[in-house]
Amino acid sequence: MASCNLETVINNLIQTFDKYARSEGDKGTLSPNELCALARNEFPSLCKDTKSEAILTGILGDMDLDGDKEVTFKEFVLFLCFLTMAIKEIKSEKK
Ligand SMILES: [Ca+2]
Ligand SMILES: [Ca+2]
Repeated sequence: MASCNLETVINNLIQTFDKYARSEGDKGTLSPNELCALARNEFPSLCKDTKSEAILTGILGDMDLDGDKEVTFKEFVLFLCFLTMAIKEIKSEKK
């Protein structure tokens, strides 16, 4: 786990976004299809837990901030901030 510092996490975020964003249409943004693929593959444990899935679905609906049906990198990063806060909340509830 030596390489798992925050710098690596940020680089992974950028690479993960690019990987899904380039599969169809605009290579710099996520379409709803690309977003679904990303959520399913990158949040496997969240998608298993019903309560977390409800939260994830709710946030996914709010993810496209300007409503143009495409998720930009900025919208993606803001979403991850909200998601991180939601997960932190779930974790503290479980204690
Ligand atoms: Ca795309
Ligand atoms: Ca958008």
